[in-house]
Amino acid sequence: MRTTFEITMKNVLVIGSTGQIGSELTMKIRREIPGSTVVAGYIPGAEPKGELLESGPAEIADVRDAAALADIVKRYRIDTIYNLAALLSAVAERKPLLAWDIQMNGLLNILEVARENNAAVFTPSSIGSFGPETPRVGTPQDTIQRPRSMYGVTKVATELLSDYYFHKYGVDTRSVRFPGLISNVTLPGGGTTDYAVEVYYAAVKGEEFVCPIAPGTYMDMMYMPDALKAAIDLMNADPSRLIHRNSFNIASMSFEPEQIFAKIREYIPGLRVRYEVDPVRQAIATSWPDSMDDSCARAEWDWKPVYDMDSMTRDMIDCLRKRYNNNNL
Ligand code: AKB
Repeated sequence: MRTTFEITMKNVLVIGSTGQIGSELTMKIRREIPGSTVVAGYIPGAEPKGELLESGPAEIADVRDAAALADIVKRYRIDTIYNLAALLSAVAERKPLLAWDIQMNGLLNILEVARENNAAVFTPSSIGSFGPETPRVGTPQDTIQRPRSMYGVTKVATELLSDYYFHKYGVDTRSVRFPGLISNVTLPGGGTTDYAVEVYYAAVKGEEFVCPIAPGTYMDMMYMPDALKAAIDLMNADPSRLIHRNSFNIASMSFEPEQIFAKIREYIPGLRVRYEVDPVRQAIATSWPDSMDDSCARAEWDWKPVYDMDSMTRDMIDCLRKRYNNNNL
C-alpha cells in the first residue's frame, strides 16, 4: 500500500486507450509525465492509430482476459492502471449482461492483478451512479445512490468494490464521478450526455442537429481537459489527505439543451436544432442529478476546474473548425 506522498505514476496501463477519455489521457501522460511509459491497452476492432500508436507501446488488453492483463502488468512493471473499459449508459441499457461482464467481471480481474502486483487503480464512476431518489441540486458527496439503469448499477458496484479492495487489501484505488464529458478528439459512443458533444460537430459542419434530450433537462457536464486533469491529479494526490476514495463528485458546469444551443449560437448563429426525444436516454437523464457538490474533491485534493461553458465553447469550435478545414471531421 502506498503510504507516503510522492508522484509514483511511472509505468501506466490505460485500458480503453482508443475511447473518448483514453485517447486523450494516454497522450497527455506520455507528454507530461517525464520518464513515464504508457501502454495503450485496446481491444481488437478498436486499434490505436497515428500518434497514439507511434508514441508508445500498445497491447491488446481485454478486461475479461485476466491472464493477458497479468502478463502486461508484469512485463511493463505497471504501477498505475486506468481502467476506462465500459459500455456507456444508453448502450448498457440495450446490452445489460455485456455491461455487467465488462464493468464488473472486468473490474474484478483488474483489482486482483493490481493486488498481486501492487498497482494503483483508477476506475471512473459517473453522475450515472445516482438515481431518482438522490437530491438533485447540489448532490452531496455521500448521499442516496439507487440508480435505475444497468450503467448506474455497475457504477455503484464499482465504487463499492474499489473501496473494498482498498480497505481489505490496501490496493490504492481512487476514482471520480465524471459528469458528461465534452471533447473534440474522439466521439463518445452510446452515452446519455453525448448530445452535448454531437451538437458542436453539427454546428461546425453546418448540419441540423437532432436532439434526443428534452429541453429543460439539466445535467452536469465538463470539458475534457478538466476531466483529464482530475484523473491525473487524483492519482498523484497525497493519500494522507484522502478521506474519500471511490468516488469523488467533481463538477464544473450544469446546463440544459437550450442553454448550450444558445451559447453555441453566440459563435455560430445559424445552428439549427430539432428535438426527437429518445425515451431511453430521456428516462436516464431525468433520473440523474442536475448539479453535483464537489466540495470534498476541492478540500481533499485541491480539485478546481478551469473551463466554463463560454471558454469550452470557444475552444471546441476553434478545434473542430481546424479539423473541418483539414477534412478531418
Ligand atoms: C453517459 O452519458 O453514459 C456518460 C456518463 C455521464 O457517465 N457520459
